[in-house]
Amino acid sequence: MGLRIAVIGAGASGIAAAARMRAAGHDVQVFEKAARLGGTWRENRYPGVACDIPSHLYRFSFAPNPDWSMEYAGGAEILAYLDRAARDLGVAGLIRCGEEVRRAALEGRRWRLTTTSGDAGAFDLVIAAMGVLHKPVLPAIPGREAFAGRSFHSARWPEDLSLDGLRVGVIGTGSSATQIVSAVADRVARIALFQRTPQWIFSVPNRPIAAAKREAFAAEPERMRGLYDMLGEAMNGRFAAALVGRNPEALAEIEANCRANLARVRDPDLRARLTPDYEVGCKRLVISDRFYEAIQSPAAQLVTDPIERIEAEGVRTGDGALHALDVLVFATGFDTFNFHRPMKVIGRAGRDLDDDWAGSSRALRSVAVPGYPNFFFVGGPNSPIGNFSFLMTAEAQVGFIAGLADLVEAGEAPRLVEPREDATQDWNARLEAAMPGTVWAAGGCSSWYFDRSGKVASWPWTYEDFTASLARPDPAEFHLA
Ligand code: N01
Repeated sequence: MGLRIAVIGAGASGIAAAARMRAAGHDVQVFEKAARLGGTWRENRYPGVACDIPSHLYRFSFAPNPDWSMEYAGGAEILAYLDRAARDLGVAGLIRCGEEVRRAALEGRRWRLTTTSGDAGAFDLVIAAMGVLHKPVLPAIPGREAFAGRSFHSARWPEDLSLDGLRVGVIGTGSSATQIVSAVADRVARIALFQRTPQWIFSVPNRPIAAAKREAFAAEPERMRGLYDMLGEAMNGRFAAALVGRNPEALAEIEANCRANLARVRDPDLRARLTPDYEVGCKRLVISDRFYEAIQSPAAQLVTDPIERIEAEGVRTGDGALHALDVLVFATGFDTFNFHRPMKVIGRAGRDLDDDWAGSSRALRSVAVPGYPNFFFVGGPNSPIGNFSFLMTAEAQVGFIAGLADLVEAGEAPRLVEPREDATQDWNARLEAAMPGTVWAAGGCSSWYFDRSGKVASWPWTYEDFTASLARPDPAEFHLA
């Protein structure tokens, strides 16, 4: 009955991978470190958490959802969607929750997995679908442990916490911080936003989707398909192409929107402090039509003096001021280049992925790595992390992996399919050559798109290039043994 396949991670990409492999007749098990599925939407429960990709685009093409309540759905609604999709696609029953994979080692022709529960058996093929944004980073600010109130990372929001009437500090100005401030500014006693770098903020209204429209989507699914295609074209053909230097007109429109949004800040000094000095799109664009109102509310304060240290009472800034707080939120982002750790991956001839990726992570078409046959990534190196709906990305990569699984299965016994070193080098040279044409590299900012070696680790071409590159594996790029 097909191959024995392990999928690591039960977030959106793991669900997509498991669904596809199951439909192809393989024997699939999904290992999930947490107590339930959901990935980023399980982890992020902060007030205001929502997706900045339109709801009707943020879904699997094979699991349309007529019921989205908002044009941009909140986190809880997306989590419920993933639950439903996993159930309907027959994936929910394949998930082993509470089992974190600690080690994957090639033994002969199969991968042996060891989880927190012990030996999990041997598999013909492994798909690592572990997400990119899931290892919270706490800032190395002196005194972080000294704070006497409650403090936590934005992705570790305490279930029982109400901020009503409290003095709250938020460190960071990314998408998470912006959503938190927008959601709570009118119910806290005071909110201080500690900004190291201002962000460009693109304004899009988030409107409810009327019941009549939802009923029409359910009755005529082709209308949803039309909307998906239209949103896909706007996102991929305009926004994503603009970021990689292929649609200057769209980039100018995005900048005009951000500048008009910023002009809503009435106080010129505050506006100046909120104005970035790098190009629009260089850092991941923040989407919000509420943030500038929130930061101008009576309870809000934008703090731009650098943080000197954290004390029991609050945050001390370089001007000597103590910002007294009850709650301190670290909306300080994620360790995006450590997504597979602490799992050890031991490939052919004892190769260790930690060594191979010590300087910079590298793969063929984001999916396959020399030395690690039949071990494939969704969301791997140079995936389009700042370009398209991640669900679309995952679907395309999973489709390519399905093609690799066919190559594995085509032998009398399961074959080992491993990318050629020369093909991988050539692929990465092309990536590197294209990167200077992107706004991430050329826009004059630092961001989580840069890895430790200073390389931008996103996808430097268009959506059409992306899907074309993953249409089907070219056997000439692989050793088949
Ligand atoms: O994290 P970030 P995020 N002292 O890395 C600051 C997705 N997402 O969780 O810019 C002071 O963007 C840091 O400052 P600087 C989305 O892809 C999507 O907000 O480095 N500040 C920065 O402001 C997003 O891009 C959604 O100078 C410090 C912030 O912390 C990604 O997740 C919602 C500091 C980190 O911003 C990550 O977003 C949420 C220090 N020592 C997330 N260290 C939506 O769909 C760091 N910072 C809407």
